[in-house]
Amino acid sequence: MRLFHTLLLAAAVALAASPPRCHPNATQVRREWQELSPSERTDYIDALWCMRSRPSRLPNHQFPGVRDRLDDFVTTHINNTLRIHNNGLLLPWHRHFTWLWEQALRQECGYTGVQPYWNWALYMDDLWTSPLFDNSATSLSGNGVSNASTAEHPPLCPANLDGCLPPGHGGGCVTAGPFANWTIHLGPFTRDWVKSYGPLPPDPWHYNPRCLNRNFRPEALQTLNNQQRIDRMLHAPDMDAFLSVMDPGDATRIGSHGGGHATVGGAMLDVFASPHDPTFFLHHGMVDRVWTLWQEADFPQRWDALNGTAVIYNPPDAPWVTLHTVMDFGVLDSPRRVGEVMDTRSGRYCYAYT
Ligand SMILES: *[C@@H]1O[C@H](CO)[C@@H](O)[C@H](O)[C@H]1NC(C)=O
Ligand SMILES: *[C@@H]1O[C@H](CO)[C@@H](O)[C@H](O)[C@H]1NC(C)=O
Ligand SMILES: *[C@@H]1O[C@H](CO)[C@@H](O)[C@H](O)[C@H]1NC(C)=O
Ligand SMILES: *[C@@H]1O[C@H](CO)[C@@H](O)[C@H](O)[C@H]1NC(C)=O
Ligand SMILES: *[C@@H]1O[C@H](CO)[C@@H](O)[C@H](O)[C@H]1NC(C)=O
Ligand SMILES: [Cu+2]
Repeated sequence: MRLFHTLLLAAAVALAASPPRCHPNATQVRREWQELSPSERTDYIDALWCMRSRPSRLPNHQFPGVRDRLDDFVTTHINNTLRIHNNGLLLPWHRHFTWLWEQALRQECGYTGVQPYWNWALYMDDLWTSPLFDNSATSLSGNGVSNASTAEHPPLCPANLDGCLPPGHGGGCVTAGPFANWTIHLGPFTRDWVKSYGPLPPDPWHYNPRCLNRNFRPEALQTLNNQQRIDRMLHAPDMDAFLSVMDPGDATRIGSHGGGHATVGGAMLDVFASPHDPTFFLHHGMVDRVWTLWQEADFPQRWDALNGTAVIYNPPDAPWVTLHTVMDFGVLDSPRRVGEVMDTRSGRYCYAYT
């Protein structure tokens, strides 16, 4: 009995104090896309295509739209969408989801690099001609072809901006670069399903093959993801202030997290099925980077900082997120407690950012 109590006490202390960290020379350093050499970029692109050639783990007869390994990730994200956005789980859940993706690339597709990220601030003036989006063989493909009828949708008029963002500059299919012919399988889902707080739409796993579409909105990046906003997050006094810039917990405002999704647009702006777009994990690499840099600036005080609930837009009756909150990763991993993902340099993680 005494031993049991001692163990319980030790567990409680281990949770409260910052955890033991991995050795600095074992740390994998995630770099910005432009910091990768051309061959490192093509390694990443090849690994993405490899995931399309690997079988899914979810059974196709039960999930008709799930056709390959990427779709396992898309499905897991769809299934969790209403629990992991605009709330206290955005950062922890997507950190682990991105890490699982990186591990799958390495273990299942022979990728030897680490997960790259998209530093929004480097792309303010030249989205189209940037090494990330210039349609070259070492890019993630560029904008979708222009289509006036889809470029306006959805209108983006968040309460924290003066008026609406202009319509996008694309709207149609991505037809050039390494991801020309990258078909997507699940969805699309409209935002109406978010507002209902309800269950998933009927038949959420139906097979709907179509092109990857994009609708670049550089104004979203310039307004919501500029260096001043990144600095506001890095200097945020607490997690509540951090999240109010990154991903506000209400439906009327949009933060830097939504800003990156809105900048690419099209499939990337589908809050449920956005992992279809090859930029998803680079965007979430940056979201995770800003959080990591904020944590590292005062690690003892900030490593366990959380704020918000486990339901989208923090409705009043939703449970608060704590280190003990359990997160679902479907077929990708066992359920994980939030406390397991708070430090990028302990437990199963050992990574940092440039
Ligand atoms: C990492 O650090 C350990 C302990 O300090 C040392 O023994 C080892 O040689 C180092 N490895 C590399 C690759 O530097
Ligand atoms: C533009 O988008 C609409 C709606 O999806 C579609 O019906 C139409 O065929 C598209 N036009 C072109 C030129 O791709
Ligand atoms: C994409 O598909 C079209 C039609 O199947 C084909 O003509 C084209 O060569 C493909 N493009 C690439 C880059 O694979
Ligand atoms: C979240 O932030 C609000 C506003 O700063 C604060 O009142 C609340 O106590 C915080 N909750 C947690 C769990 O940190
Ligand atoms: C969906 O999430 C629930 C937990 O809420 C889980 O039990 C179920 O296995 C998940 N389904 C898929 C397909 O990931
Ligand atoms: Cu998400």
